[in-house]
Amino acid sequence: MRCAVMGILNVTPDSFSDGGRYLDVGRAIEHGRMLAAQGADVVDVGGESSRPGAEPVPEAEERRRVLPVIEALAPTVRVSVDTVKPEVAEAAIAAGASIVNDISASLWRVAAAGGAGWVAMHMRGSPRTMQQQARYGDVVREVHDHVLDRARQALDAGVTEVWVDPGIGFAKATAHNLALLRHLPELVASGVPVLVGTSRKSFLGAIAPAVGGGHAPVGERLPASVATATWAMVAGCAMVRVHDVAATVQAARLVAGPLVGQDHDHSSLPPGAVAAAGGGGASTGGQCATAGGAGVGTGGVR
Ligand code: HH2
Repeated sequence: MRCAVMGILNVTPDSFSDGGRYLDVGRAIEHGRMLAAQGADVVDVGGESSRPGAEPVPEAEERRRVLPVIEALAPTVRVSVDTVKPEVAEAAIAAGASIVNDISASLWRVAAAGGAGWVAMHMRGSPRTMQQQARYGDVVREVHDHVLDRARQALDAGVTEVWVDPGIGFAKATAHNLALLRHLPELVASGVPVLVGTSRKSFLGAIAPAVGGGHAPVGERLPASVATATWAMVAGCAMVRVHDVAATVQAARLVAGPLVGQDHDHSSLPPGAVAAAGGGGASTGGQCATAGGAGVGTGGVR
């Protein structure tokens, strides 16, 4: 089975790459449907930007942005909600979201109560202040320990689908992001399904400069985004979070099929079925999301 692809849908005025494009509910729903048609296994709906320096959004406004979009999309594609607010997560689950994508790694009780999956992402502080806290002794060990510790707490609290995410770009300098990408196989080896999001992030503009030199602007980061997503797939990650779904699905199909010697295409997972078995991927050449959802709760985190 190919690596699952989570399509990004930011219902915000200020997201770093698509801010303002899908603030209108109708346009957001249309874009979410397009991401699903392109092969997204999950559409990740967010109503608050988490770019460095972003200001928090009042709860009522965040609900107003995301709930109608989730309600419209959830009958036809699996939906996650990208939020750090427990009340928004609860309301999103009631509206049809089945994963809480939690960059604060603190909402596992909400996920447990609502019977939803949960993503534990690594960050320090809040988006407003996080880049001042990008100081580590051993970034790989500290980030892995943090997310696996949270995953263990969530599993103990009864969450049956837990994901971990190293939080690329969150309280991290470029060297930290690169170290975490380089060491993904160790996180995969924990047995907990790993999600990674590099899509269009600023560090890619620095390490893969624009033609003619200089920091590549956000619109010129597609090749680096697909390259790093593919890197994550080969490392055994179970899901990648991206803006450019069609290109990433193409890469995922290659990694899952022809490049590992299989002669047939592995189509996308059906809505509701993305729960990857952990482990295995890195050592078997990047077969990421294994069907059946047996992995969570049985992996190395316990
Ligand atoms: N990155 C962003 C937001 N949510 N969630 C997970 N699990 N992993 C990530 O790497 C991640 C995330 C930031 O990207 P984006 O949503 O495009 O931008 P913004 O926060 O400005 O809306």
